[in-house]
Amino acid sequence: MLLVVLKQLACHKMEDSTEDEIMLRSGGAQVFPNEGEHVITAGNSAFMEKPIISAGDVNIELWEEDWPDPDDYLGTVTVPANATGARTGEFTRDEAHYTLHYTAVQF
Ligand SMILES: [Ca+2]
Ligand SMILES: [Ca+2]
Repeated sequence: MLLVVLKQLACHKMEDSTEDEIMLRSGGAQVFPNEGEHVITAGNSAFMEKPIISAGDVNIELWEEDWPDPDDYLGTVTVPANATGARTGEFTRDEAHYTLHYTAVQF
């Protein structure tokens, strides 16, 4: 089994012009923040301690809330089922750029 712990989401380049309202989703459920959206700007990070347990690959999507327009999909980071250690993944759609920092443990 795979234990993924999401640690940090660093914003290098926003999707919106003034601030982004972001959400991480996995398996159809929101995993960060617990509810609503997290407001973030370029050069800053969101810190978290969010465990996800899986028997296979874990796909983590980054979304940016807009209203009344549809939310923007900023990409998916796939954690392989055999991943171990401290790792990073990039979200780069819609000209945004975020880095997700996480750890992976096999058990
Ligand atoms: Ca947007
Ligand atoms: Ca927005």
